[in-house]
Amino acid sequence: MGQKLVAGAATDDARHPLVGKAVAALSQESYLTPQGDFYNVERGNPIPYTLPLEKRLEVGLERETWKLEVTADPEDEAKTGKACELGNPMTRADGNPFTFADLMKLAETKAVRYLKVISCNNLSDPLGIGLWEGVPLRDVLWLAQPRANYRSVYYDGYHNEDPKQLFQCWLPANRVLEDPSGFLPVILCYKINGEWLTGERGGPVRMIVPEAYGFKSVKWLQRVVVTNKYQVEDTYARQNNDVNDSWLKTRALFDALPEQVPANEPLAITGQAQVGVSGLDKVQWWAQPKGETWPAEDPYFTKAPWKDAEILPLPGNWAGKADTSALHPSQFERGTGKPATWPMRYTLCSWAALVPPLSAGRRVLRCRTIDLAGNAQPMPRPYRKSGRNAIDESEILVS
Ligand SMILES: Nc1nc2c(c(=O)[nH]1)N[C@H]1C(S)=C(S)[C@@H](COP(=O)(O)O)O[C@H]1N2
Ligand SMILES: [Mo]
Repeated sequence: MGQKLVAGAATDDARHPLVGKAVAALSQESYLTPQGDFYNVERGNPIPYTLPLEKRLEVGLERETWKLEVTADPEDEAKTGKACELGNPMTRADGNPFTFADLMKLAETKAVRYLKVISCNNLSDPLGIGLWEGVPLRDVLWLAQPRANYRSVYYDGYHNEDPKQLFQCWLPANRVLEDPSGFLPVILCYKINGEWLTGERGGPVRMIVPEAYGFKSVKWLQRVVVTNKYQVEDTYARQNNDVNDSWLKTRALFDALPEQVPANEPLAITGQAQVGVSGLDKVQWWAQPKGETWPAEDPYFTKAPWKDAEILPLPGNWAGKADTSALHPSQFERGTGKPATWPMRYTLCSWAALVPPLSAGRRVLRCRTIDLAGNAQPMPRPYRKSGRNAIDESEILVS
């Protein structure tokens, strides 16, 4: 089905020279987003990491003074009839909060690294992709000893001691304890791309929830509350801004395309695909004459003559100078360090295609993904609140 750019394994010389050139240009860019180049989605007045050093030290926004509280929910009994029981709550008041030194102690045996793209369910472009390092949240929870009535956790970041600025998120108990096969652990993250997490990126410690949209990955983490509540304690939910299990969607995007291209000449196009929970089988493209009518009963253009693009491999030098020990085995084979699968879930991959010569006129170029279950974008979850995945389109003038 569709046009094959390469026969068998992708080799540089099997490609059309124009595609080869476009692919070579892509490989100049580093795969990991430097942490200062992420697009920030942040709240707070002031934004916590802009506080003066003295204040940051005072409130635990530096590694030397960072403290995490792990407590049982004081509202439990009233809301659910039964309180969640913790054998060893860790609190500032009791003088035994979990510290950065405690985290590093756990890291000696529990640290894990994995690739993850951060996307906001409200924004179109991914915010950046990193190699995140951290300790599974469950290993910290075990220190707090949940004993009974452990139903879920909610957690929040530093919020200027102003309840209105609280940014909070929620996860089911079971998700924290176990990673279904192919999943990655929820971590307390302190490094990205081999560097300490900056304040801008959520440091000293942020949560990373690998399969979810960005709002679950709370920055400036300071508190984890273990609860028996079945009500969701989540800032985005309260703002009608997400659905609870906000899994990342699979979708394709164009890189910048020229606005105008010469008629009767082939055009190389490239883009990125975000690989969500349902995996990625194909990226496809289609050039439609602008103004052509399309049957209203096919809003997602499933009957269009889509053609397959080439999905590019993970660049060999993807990690740059970052340490690649302790990569999670569901992403990278133990021993060889090779990607266990590609395209890899929760990452970005590049794609390229050759558009054959077009006659003069305006065209709407579209790209879409087909996931591993055969769903064409925006299915299986076409709703915007659970993450953007409208079919990407870009207009070009052929003249
Ligand atoms: N404390 C805190 N954590 C937060 C946020 C926030 O406003 N405050 N924004 C969340 C949202 S909505 C997103 S999309 C991601 C963005 O992560 P980034 O800024 O590292 O790209 O952070 C999440 N973590
Ligand atoms: Mo977000």
